[in-house]
Amino acid sequence: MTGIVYKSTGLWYSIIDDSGRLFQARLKGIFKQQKQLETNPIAVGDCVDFSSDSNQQCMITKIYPRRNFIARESIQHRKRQHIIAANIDQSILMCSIPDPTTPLGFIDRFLVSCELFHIHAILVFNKQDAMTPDDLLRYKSIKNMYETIGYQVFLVSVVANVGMDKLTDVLQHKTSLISGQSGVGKSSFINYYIPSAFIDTQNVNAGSGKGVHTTTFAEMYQFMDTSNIIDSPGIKELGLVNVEQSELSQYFPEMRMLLTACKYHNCVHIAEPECAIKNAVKNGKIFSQRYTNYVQMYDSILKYRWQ
Ligand SMILES: Nc1nc2c(ncn2[C@@H]2O[C@H](COP(=O)(O)OP(=O)(O)O)[C@@H](O)[C@H]2O)c(=O)[nH]1
Ligand SMILES: [Mg+2]
Ligand SMILES: [Zn+2]
Repeated sequence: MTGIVYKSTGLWYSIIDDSGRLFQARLKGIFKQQKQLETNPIAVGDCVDFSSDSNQQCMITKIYPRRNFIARESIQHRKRQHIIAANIDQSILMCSIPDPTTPLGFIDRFLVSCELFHIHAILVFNKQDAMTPDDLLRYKSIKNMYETIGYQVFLVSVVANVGMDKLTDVLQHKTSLISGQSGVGKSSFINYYIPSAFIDTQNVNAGSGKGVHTTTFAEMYQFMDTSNIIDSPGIKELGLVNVEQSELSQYFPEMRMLLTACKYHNCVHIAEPECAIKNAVKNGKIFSQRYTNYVQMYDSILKYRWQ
């Protein structure tokens, strides 16, 4: 039988087959013994073959090649990666301007990760209902920046049901990964589409401005028959896995197209003369905020390499 993995706890995997039947399966030992780069052989979104015996004991026997996946560095093993989810159509970052404010550096790291993994990225700003006129102005300039670069940006309120129709269109027939800082409304968003998921929503801590973590395992939810949402914990740490300093600018679409115009072919756009990227920043063709975040990410890779 063939199915898709909807949930994984490390030991058991929930699989749904073509006709919507749910199975609980374990993994054949052979997959675990293989020396791999990944700490988990199977992730949510994986397509697998499985067999079931009379005791309803299912065994996963085959993993199909992944169309794509998104990973972070394993916490236990620095050289290995933890696959968060596989076969994703699009990756949504839920953001907020009021309570909590999503930093642009956070957004840019997310976008770089999506470019790295070749996954279409979408920014959704939630809590429209709680935005002040100043927040709205700030949103407009952020939206303008990211749309100019080529990303889709939406403004919604999950609780006040504003802008949700447009988003529903975007989710239709797709598998979407959802991530974002605690407190931006991810659980509320999933509950909006899949009330049966009963995901805990948490009040943002009054003191710290940070929400409380409630989810531990990645899980995929099916809705509107052909759409899936993947809720993933730990995605906050989605960092710059396997990005070399020298290739970072390739993951900024607005820089990518200028790279051949730098004087030095190995220009990293920091201190070099006649750098097309720095010139574009000066001429306003590249948003200086994006360049600042580029430099910050560049530095963080260096620190990381040497620590
Ligand atoms: N004002 C406002 N609050 C919201 C909205 N969506 C979610 N919240 C609130 O934000 C808090 C955090 O929501 P939650 O869904 O748990 O966020 P998560 O940590 O990203 O899963 C809760 O108190 C929600 O009620 C919204 O559209 N507007
Ligand atoms: Mg939550
Ligand atoms: Zn350059």
